[in-house]
Amino acid sequence: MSNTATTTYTVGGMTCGGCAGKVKGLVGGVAGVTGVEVDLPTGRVTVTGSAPIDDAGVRGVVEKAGYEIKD
Ligand SMILES: [Cu+2]
Repeated sequence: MSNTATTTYTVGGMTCGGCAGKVKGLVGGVAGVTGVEVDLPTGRVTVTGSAPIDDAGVRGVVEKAGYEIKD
């Protein structure tokens, strides 16, 4: 039960610290996620949590908030 995984996404549409904080909060609320790092200049969002990461859940909350997952 201690298996953890890290997945990195590139998120488009984040233009300021508010966006970054919003994405961080939303992704952090996905079941199993224990850590979220957002790099605003590159749009890189690194998600850590219990394996497997809920990929559909992460994509869902990000896209629902109006941002675009590029990969
Ligand atoms: Cu913003």
